[in-house]
Amino acid sequence: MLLQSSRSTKRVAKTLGVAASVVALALVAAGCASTGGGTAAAGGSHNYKIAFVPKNLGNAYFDTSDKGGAAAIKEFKGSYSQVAPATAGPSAQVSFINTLTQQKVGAIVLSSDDPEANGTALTAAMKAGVKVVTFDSDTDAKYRDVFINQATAQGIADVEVDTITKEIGDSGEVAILSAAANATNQNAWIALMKADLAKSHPNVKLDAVVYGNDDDQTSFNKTAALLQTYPHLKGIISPTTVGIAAAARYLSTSSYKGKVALTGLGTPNQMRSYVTDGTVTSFALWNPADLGYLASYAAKALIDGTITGKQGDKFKAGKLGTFTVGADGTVLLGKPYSFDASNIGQFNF
Ligand code: RAM
Repeated sequence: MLLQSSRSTKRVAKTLGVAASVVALALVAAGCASTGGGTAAAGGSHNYKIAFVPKNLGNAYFDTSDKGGAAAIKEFKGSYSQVAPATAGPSAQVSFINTLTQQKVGAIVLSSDDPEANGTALTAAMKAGVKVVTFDSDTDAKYRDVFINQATAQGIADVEVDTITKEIGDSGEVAILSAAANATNQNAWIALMKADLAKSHPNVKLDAVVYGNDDDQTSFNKTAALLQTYPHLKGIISPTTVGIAAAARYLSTSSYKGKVALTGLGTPNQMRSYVTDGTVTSFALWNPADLGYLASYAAKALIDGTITGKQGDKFKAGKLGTFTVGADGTVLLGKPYSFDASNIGQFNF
């Protein structure tokens, strides 16, 4: 259902590919790393100092999303920075948010480690005039102005359940290797995956949900433990780019390669060799660079006062066009996209 026709595959490939290369070029030109861009003054009277706070540092997915954000900020002559904890944990982002509020940034763009734990810090930020955009992983809606959602939670759950059940013949034991236990996004997807499995796949049993904390080694070890604990396991779903890459690395050199199916959410660059060597058949994602790019333009629209985050608000997001704020202050980027051997060569992120 979510696999595209070859014509639309080419269209999406073109969009994703072009977007990635534009971002790469923009970054080379800007010399962006953890900080860069212009100054608040360069944005005229508007405070376009925009700080990205990913779940944690060292994750290729956030490197790409935040570079997309930096490219957008450069277009409207603002100032980009990125700060985050080394390790994802429920309260790990609080001190970073508090510091950004003290520094009087114009907006914080946050992928939240937890739906509640950042609430007090974000409320104080908003009270001090800082606009709050969540992207990728939301907080409770009262703690932010808008949430930039990569795809609907149902769409993401569907593609993962459809893929794994197809690969295991719709029967047998599966497990989920997730990110951090409190992650808002993974938990929403997992709840919907559980419901779908229970309702539409009576012969598939979910043995366990385990957490690799978006840490490569922890995810690798949890994969090994799953396979040992559940000797009849036929499939693993890992709805995290860190988890799926670590699980694929484990499977690829084990006797389970090609026998235990693995799908989930991954970046094409991290998953390419595992698709080529037959460890993984298909996985999904969206364009993280576009997600960050859209989040930056939402931050700008909030700073400009063009939008407040109410349903029906419209804003322009550069090369991506015009977006409308939906229910609960949510802006939708698009649909998840499936990668396999037939199309993975067309993507570079
Ligand atoms: C990891 C993070 C991120 C999630 C992706 C799919 O990089 O957990 O929040 O959206 O995976």
